[in-house]
Amino acid sequence: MTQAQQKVNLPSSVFTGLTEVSNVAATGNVLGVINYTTECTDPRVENGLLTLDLHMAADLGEAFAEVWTTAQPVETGEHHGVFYSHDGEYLLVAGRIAPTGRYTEDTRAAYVAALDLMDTLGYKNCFRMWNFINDINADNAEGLEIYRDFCKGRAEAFELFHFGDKEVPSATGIGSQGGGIAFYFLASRSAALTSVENSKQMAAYHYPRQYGPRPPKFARATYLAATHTDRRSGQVYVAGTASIRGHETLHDGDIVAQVKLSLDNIEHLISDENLADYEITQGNSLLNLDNIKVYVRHRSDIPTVRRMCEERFSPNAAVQYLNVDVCRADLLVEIEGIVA
Ligand code: 3EB
Repeated sequence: MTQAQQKVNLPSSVFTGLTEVSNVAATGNVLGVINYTTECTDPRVENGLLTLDLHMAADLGEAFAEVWTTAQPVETGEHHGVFYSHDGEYLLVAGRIAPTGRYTEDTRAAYVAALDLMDTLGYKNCFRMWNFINDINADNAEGLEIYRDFCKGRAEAFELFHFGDKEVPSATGIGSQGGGIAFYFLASRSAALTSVENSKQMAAYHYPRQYGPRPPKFARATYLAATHTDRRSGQVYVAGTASIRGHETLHDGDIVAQVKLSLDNIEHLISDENLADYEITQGNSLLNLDNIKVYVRHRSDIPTVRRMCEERFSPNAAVQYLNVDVCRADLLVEIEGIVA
């Protein structure tokens, strides 16, 4: 089988302008559309299209859509407040938690709805989660940082589903400009998943108590292949990656050093040296990273960040730069992407 044939049934997404989504929809099936735009709304199914609007742009000029496409026809629905679309192999589920003084319970409930949906519909291999959290570094009504409040609810939901640390998918936990907490997850029926850690970083689920009552639960990357024996031609979903070594933030206040370490962390994570622990051999470098999002805390840093990223990413990679807060007050940048 050629590599192209093996990859046919792996998921794919494209970034488009908000008004170009209909062009993509006209040429094939769409699992869902995530609009990185100027306001957050509840997820919805509109003309058969699962749509989630995130407040991640200051104006429509910097807004974009992430469109998940599929070769198969899709079915959509709603389950205990979360909305979904599935094609027989992949499930996209989207939810939103309204602004509240304490997110633990609502996060737990929304995650339980989504995890229960995966069980019910038989998409038991969750490989990627994104979480967009307004006022991520602010205190909730009880003086707990909102990110830590969210992490508590997420950890409790995973516990209820006996979702072990080694099974949690790669994720992004990042700030947003409004709308409480919005999230979307991708899961598969039959794909073979491998949770990947970075040998130079502590597993997030082992972070010490100083970062909050419950640790963040995510993998540094998820390797997705058609079968468990395929260790050469899978996709690598790279979680949000920041200037952290061990469990510590490095380079407080230094954007150049933080960008460099974030890129170095991804470069190492996807390298054969790191993937050898999982018997994966792909020869990946940063040049293979695509569908990249670069989250930058201070808008004034974006030109510097862009220049540094352009030096190390492929000129053909799709890259979006977003101006939002990052989950630790001392982090200035976070970067995610996919080796597809
Ligand atoms: C870190 O490495 C940076 O809470 O889901 C990155 C990716 C981060 C995902 C999450 C948090 C999350 O800890 C922060």
